[in-house]
Amino acid sequence: MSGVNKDIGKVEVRLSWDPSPLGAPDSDLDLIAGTYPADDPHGAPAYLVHFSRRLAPDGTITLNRDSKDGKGLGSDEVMTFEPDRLSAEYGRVVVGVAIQQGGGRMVFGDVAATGVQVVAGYKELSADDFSAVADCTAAVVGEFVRSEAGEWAFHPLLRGFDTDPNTFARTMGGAPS
Ligand SMILES: [Ca+2]
Repeated sequence: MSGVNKDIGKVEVRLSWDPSPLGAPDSDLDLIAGTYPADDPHGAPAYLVHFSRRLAPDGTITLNRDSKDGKGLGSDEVMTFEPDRLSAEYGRVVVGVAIQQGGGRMVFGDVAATGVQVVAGYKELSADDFSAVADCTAAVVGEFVRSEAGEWAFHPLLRGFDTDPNTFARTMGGAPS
């Protein structure tokens, strides 16, 4: 899915995957959101939201559901985001997914039934299955950008990374090289 969606209101990001086969290391995928300063939108994140910090300092982003293994029905990780509540000092929010590497190297292609969906109300802004980044350990799935007029827009994208989750979280907002 491509294109830019404006006037997006409250957003939900949903991540799902199937558990590893019996005897294999658990597959632990993590939704990560990073918020960036308006005057340095591709620099270091002002803050991150993920499994170990599930609420943004300003309350605009919440990780509502967290999974370490993909077990259970429905979405395994769910994050909500309210762009219109963000302070004017922030101009960009990046959403990514990283795979924990504690049980040995694991890439998207090793994980069954991966899927990520970004929705605003009943409108789907993007959906992807990570097949285009099957050899990667992490990926950016989209970014929210505030225009000079103050309007937020969502840009779906899929950009693969080959790093551990901590490095990914620090670098996922950088400009593509
Ligand atoms: Ca997780």
